[in-house]
Amino acid sequence: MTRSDRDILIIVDVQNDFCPGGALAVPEGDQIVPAVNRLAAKFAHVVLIQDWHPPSHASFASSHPGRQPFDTIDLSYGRQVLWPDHCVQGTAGAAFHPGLDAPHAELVLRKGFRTEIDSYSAFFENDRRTPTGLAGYLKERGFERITVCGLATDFCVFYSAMDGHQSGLEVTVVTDACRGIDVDGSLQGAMRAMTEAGVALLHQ
Ligand code: VGL
Ligand code: ZN
Repeated sequence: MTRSDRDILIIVDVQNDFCPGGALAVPEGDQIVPAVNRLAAKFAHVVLIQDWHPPSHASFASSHPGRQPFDTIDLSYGRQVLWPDHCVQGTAGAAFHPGLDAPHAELVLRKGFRTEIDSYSAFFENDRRTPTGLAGYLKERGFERITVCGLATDFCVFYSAMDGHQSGLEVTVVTDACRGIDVDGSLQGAMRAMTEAGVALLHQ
């Protein structure tokens, strides 16, 4: 861990709806908060990512009559898991966990705000083409290495890490500062794919 100006910590979706009691609770999601805070204290540069959906978002099962949460459907851009309504813009569920302590975060990047496209990755929406602008921001600021933590290991952390790697950044995921949802083996698949791609997995 480092305070270098080439390194930035990316804290993914540490929001109430992904914590126990929330709409799309990740098991033990809130338990990462102390580890995330310790990491944040070690980085001079931090970005917060915030899942931020309009009501009736295409990723919500409730937007597709007859479908249930965790069903998979084909949307215009490909396969999409359907989720319970979560992280609706401006709601308490979309707010960061109250224990998250990273006041020095320099950027809050919101994603998933287009009604028709979900966005797991902090870099590209789920059509895999629409950029969020994060790659350009990091490049312009001169960051070369990203450390990723947060929720959920097998969705937003995974896609962010893989896209960061694909964008030419050196990527480390701090596994004990992450928790997964694990739909149909997605957690094991994500861990294996990150290892094979050359994403460093660090257990503090
Ligand atoms: C996430 C599912 C839907 C995540 C966000 O943060 O991993 N997962 N929206
Ligand atoms: Zn979402």
